[in-house]
Amino acid sequence: MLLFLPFTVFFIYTQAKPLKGVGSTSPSNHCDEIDRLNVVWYYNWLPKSNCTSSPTAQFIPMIWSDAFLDQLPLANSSGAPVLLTFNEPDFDQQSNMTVELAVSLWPQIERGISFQMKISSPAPTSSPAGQRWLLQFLTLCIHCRIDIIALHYYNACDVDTFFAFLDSWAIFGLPLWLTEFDCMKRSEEDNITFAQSVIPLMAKRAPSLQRFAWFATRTDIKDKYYYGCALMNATTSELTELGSVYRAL
Ligand SMILES: *[C@@H]1O[C@H](CO)[C@@H](O)[C@H](O)[C@H]1NC(C)=O
Ligand SMILES: *[C@@H]1O[C@H](CO)[C@@H](O)[C@H](O)[C@H]1NC(C)=O
Ligand SMILES: *[C@@H]1O[C@H](CO)[C@@H](O)[C@H](O)[C@H]1NC(C)=O
Ligand SMILES: *[C@@H]1O[C@H](CO)[C@@H](O)[C@H](O)[C@H]1NC(C)=O
Ligand SMILES: CC(=O)N[C@H]1CO[C@H](CO)[C@@H](O)[C@@H]1O
Repeated sequence: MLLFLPFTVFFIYTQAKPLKGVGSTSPSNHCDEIDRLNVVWYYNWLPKSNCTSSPTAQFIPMIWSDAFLDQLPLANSSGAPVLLTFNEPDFDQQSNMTVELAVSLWPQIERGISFQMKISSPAPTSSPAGQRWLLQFLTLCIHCRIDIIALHYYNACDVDTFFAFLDSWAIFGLPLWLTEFDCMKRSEEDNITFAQSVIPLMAKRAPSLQRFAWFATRTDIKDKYYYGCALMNATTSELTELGSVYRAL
């Protein structure tokens, strides 16, 4: 049977695309690389951009660990809209902080910056221990000002696993910032495939995702984990093939 509909209503709602950024490991005198990647924001794991030039992309400061708390005035004076906090506290090779320590320092962070500046959660690793760390932090820091959940993703380079991970953090109702991700330990080809498969789907499949940043502009050729993830070639200062793909996405 034919069914005639007098009119059809389409609900077309376009989800805002998350803002593309980059974690910059470029030397201070190579900050032009940031703008060459066509990103709108960047960070360098520090409270201050120490670029010798001024990229057009917006700088976002970070208080990497408890040892950086005295640099809160520097981060505040950046005028950035957001402060990133402790980097991979669950990992002893990174900021190596207990949940209790992070919770106890939170009032200092809140007092140290202007009220207009939003505060991200610490960004744990994407291992089960990291996920437990953040869950415990959010549970214990119940009266803390936390405006954004910051995450890293180095699990399977698979579209569904990636979006399931982001979904699992969307339940807190806060915007998500994915501040590090790539296909660690894989070839450049694998990283290209991963970037091309997840980035165009982000707006639709991860509506809570507000910003993302690839790791990283440069990686050490001797680094067997990240050599396939570089957006810039550290020898030639040219975009890698992956960098050209990321630029265009
Ligand atoms: C940039 O900051 C890092 C970390 O504080 C420091 O090691 C480096 O020397 C700085 N570079 C310049 C050019 O200031
Ligand atoms: C990490 O912190 C613990 C104390 O919480 C300390 O015993 C350990 O040595 C630290 N690890 C590293 C690699 O600094
Ligand atoms: C942060 O910076 C703003 C100016 O951008 C200033 O008005 C404010 O007093 C600073 N806050 C703190 C806690 O230093
Ligand atoms: C960087 O460029 C050098 C010289 O052309 C090349 O040998 C090397 O494979 C390149 N590395 C990357 C990561 O693209
Ligand atoms: C070898 C390998 O793991 N390749 C992966 C590269 O990334 C694509 C897309 O995410 C995966 O489908 C491949 O399995």
